[in-house]
Amino acid sequence: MMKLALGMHRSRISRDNFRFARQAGCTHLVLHLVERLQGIATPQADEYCFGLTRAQGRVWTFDELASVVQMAKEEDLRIEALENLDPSFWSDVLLDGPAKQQQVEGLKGLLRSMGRLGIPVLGYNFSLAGVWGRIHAPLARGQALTPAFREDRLGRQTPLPRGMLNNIVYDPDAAPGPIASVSMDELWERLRFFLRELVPVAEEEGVRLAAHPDDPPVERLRQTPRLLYQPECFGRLLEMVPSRANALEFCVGTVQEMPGADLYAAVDEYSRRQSIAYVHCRNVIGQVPSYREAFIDEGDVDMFRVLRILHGNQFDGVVIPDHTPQMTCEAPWHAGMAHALGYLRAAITLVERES
Ligand SMILES: [Mn+2]
Repeated sequence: MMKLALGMHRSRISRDNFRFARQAGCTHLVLHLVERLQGIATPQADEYCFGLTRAQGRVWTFDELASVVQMAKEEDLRIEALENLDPSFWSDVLLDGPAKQQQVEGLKGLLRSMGRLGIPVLGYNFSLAGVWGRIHAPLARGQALTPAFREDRLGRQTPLPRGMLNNIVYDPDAAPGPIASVSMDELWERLRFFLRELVPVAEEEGVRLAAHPDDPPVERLRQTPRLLYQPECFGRLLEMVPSRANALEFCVGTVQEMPGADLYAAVDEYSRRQSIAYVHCRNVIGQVPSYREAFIDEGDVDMFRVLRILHGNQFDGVVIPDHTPQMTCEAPWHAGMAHALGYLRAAITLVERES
């Protein structure tokens, strides 16, 4: 039986927002703990940058995770996943730098904490440039503010500067200039190192590593290669280190953005293989090179068809709304999420009744 969850950033973690999730029918939560300071000038930041990280390599501790797990429990919710790693936790894993072994040990510690606390999934995005190049504009229904990508209007892509990964600055004092160039095969080897080190620990702890595809799903961005930009790339990742602990954070919106991709075939293949840890349900209009995110009930994705396939393949993880356009009112995020959660709650109920 699939479950409904709400994803939220650290800045939104509060008892009230947990209650909001429960009231909207969620039984689970997905938390983004990366703490990004915005509005601080750094040499690397540009108009698309998500901010400066505060963690400075200090991996989330058992105690801080335990307090959030406890608060969730008090509100009758469970934490299903942590989503996204702070770039300062694993910069040298992504860059094949001298501290990669030390950093990977830190990530093993995180997996052990998660195992002890019963948090079953760690979502990650093995990406150098990350989510870059999107604009936010009133392009969704009713002029709702939404992210959009126009590759043709990006102009010259600035190379990824040192001190920045996943579109977040982690070292504002890094020497100026771009990161060392890397081939796609070399980047796959770095992913192989990450998986070989972490998958056995994840298995021991009953935690699944779940890879999010590259968003935007283009082969190269900011002069760096990307790994998961077509559905068949998921297969390469899964076959690298076959294990239940090596899984996918299946982003419906991102897969729909992949030019020529068959979203429904991909949902079917990877859910049949039991490789989907959890699902981002987000709608979109258009594909690379030009698309905009949409409300869940419009756009190119037939969300009922996606949920039917998942249900048919006995998917029992969580689905979350991913992001939504912001609704014009006093609580734009909450309203957008309530709309998406209500739609998903109804759709899941209907799909379950049909069968
Ligand atoms: Mn997503």
